[in-house]
Amino acid sequence: MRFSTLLSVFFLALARQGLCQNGTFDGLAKVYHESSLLRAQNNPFRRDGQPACTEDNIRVRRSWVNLTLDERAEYIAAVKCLYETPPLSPKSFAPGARHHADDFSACHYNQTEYIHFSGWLIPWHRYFVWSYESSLRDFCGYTGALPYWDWTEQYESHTQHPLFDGSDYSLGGNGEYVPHEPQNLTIPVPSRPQVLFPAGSGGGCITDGPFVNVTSNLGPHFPVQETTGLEYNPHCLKRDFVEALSQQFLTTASIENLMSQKSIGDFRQVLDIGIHFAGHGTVLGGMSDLWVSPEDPVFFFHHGQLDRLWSIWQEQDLASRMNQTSDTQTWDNVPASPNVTVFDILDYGVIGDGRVQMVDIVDTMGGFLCYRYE
Ligand SMILES: [Cu+2]
Repeated sequence: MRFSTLLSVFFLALARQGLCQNGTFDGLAKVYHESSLLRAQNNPFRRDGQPACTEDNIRVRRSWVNLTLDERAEYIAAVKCLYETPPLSPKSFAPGARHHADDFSACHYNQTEYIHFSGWLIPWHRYFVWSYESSLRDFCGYTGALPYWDWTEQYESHTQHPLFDGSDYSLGGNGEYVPHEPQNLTIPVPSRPQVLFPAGSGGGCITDGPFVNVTSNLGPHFPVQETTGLEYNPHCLKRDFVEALSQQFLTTASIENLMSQKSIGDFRQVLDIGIHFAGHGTVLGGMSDLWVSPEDPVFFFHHGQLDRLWSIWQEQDLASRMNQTSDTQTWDNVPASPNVTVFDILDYGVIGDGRVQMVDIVDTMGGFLCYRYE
């Protein structure tokens, strides 16, 4: 290691000590930014004879608001292309799948009871989101990195966020208003957690933006689980915005609370029942379906943001946080299952490499994953 690098590492360590004391999110994000950049500049890691993940080949993920209009248009065109790309799922698995975007819903559907309220929640979604980013590039010619939704930018009224402004450079806005009641739902695990979905201001199909005519073909599966969820059921993209949830949970204060957690188990708990839920709940419609919520492109923006927060949390103390695991391999540990370890295999079916060992994805720059957040 060069002397200048050693010095930088030393100053970063000092910065970390100070910032852990005052802990503002801006401070933590700055530590992440400097530390991850330094690692990209000095990364010796190689896998399977491929070039190391370095500053030159790394994907840099940025907030949607920091993309130019041309960059937003390129991303949107690639996402639309996924809805026109033939599915990979065999008919015997997902008979209703009609395009590659459906594959992501089918894969998520199939794993739902292992990857929520469990120790796999955070790492499983990391590779899932990365695979989506890779599909955009491999199947649809996208040249950028996955953008994320930093909901703190407009938490008081997320409907005003550029992601939802209804323009050609957005994901479209709210669903058409359909009168409906709030729903008090029970997640079907033995601890029976109650989830209150307030009645939002939409409820029907979206009426503007580039995804008005997009059709998804799987689900619904939640809350009514009478259908298998994988049969052919073409439908529009629905949303039902609830601003109260973003106002309460998708704030910088919530993030700072998350960042103050000392173990990955506590981090997972705070993330799962707070901001993870709220990001789905403030959009509702397709995003409220625990099984097939990837049908709404906003899913990948929300999970990009959650993955960013995990990365920032890890980077504050790489030695102890990079490989930390918690909980078990089933939701609420039902049925009872082994404790999660970094040697667990995560299952994605036809998505990406199909089966991935967790140890290969805990570091976003440590293996075949090669990205960081700006
Ligand atoms: Cu999920």
